[in-house]
Amino acid sequence: MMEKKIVLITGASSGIGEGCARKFAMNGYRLILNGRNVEKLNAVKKELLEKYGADVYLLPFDVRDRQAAHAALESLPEEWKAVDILVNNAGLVIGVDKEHEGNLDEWDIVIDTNVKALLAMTRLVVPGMVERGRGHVINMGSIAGDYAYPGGSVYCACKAAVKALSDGLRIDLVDTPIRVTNIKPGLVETNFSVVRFRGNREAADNVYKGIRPLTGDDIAEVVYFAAAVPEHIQIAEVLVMPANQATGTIVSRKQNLYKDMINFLFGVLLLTGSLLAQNVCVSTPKTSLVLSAPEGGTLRHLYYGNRLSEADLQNISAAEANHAAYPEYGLNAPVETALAVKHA
Ligand code: 8X3
Repeated sequence: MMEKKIVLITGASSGIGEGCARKFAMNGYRLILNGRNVEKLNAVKKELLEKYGADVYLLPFDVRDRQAAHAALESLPEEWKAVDILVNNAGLVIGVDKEHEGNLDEWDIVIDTNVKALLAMTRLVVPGMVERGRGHVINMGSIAGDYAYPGGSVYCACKAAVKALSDGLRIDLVDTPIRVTNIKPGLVETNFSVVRFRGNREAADNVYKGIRPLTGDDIAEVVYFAAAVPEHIQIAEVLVMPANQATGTIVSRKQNLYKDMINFLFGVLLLTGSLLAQNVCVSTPKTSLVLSAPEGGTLRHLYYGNRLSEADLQNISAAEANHAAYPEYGLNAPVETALAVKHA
């Protein structure tokens, strides 16, 4: 009988990491699960044991703490040391600040987690793979690494670094059987956005409004596929998005009828109260529209208050439309930041 493979997953207590743990567990792998939240890790372990009889070893530590990572890996019992697959999944982002306005301490956390911790884990685990002549490193990149987007510059830079680290490692290991994969998810509904919006759940929920986002389990399907294909096949990189997402900023969202009605009534109210409104001049490639929006209004006010169709919105110059489609803000974006507007 083939020996069961060992997969080590960082950030396994929730989201994509938890999804990966579930997928590998149901396929008979032995799991080393890392995370910071011991209680959540225990809950995942319990579920995987009850549902799949999985063999799970918990290795809680903060991936940013290089010494703790080293000590934890050293502490693994002999029968758990030969890691076959390293899923470098732990990652986060805090805030949607502009590059010239954000908090450098928060960005230290973001860079340390997404880049330096991934590198440290690779440095700790891969030499053993090289010695054993087998292994697979699966890094969690992101669509964010392909193109920068508003308010995402540090996170996008980190995920671009994950791509470069994956490509570099693949080059450095080219004369070995070890495979390196970079998975680049688009919109995935996890706790990720709650952390990004510093705990503001409503703002986080808005990211996924009107679209069916992917789940951690969906990404786990792709991670598992990359791991399970025959060993002469190296899935180098996968970009995976919901059906209605095209790029990091272009997403098609469906409105719901009930909400449309409320918004329409809201628009009527806005029009009747137009005395209180400011006039806003929106430039399109062909013409300039003078529209009304209340002081401090949002794109939603502009959109519904002026009966702008989606097509109108799309006609507003490409960069502006990108802003409008930008999922973090959607229709709740303040008029002034959603569109390049001038007060008429
Ligand atoms: C997370 C995906 O779209 O928020 O890596 O950048 S996105």
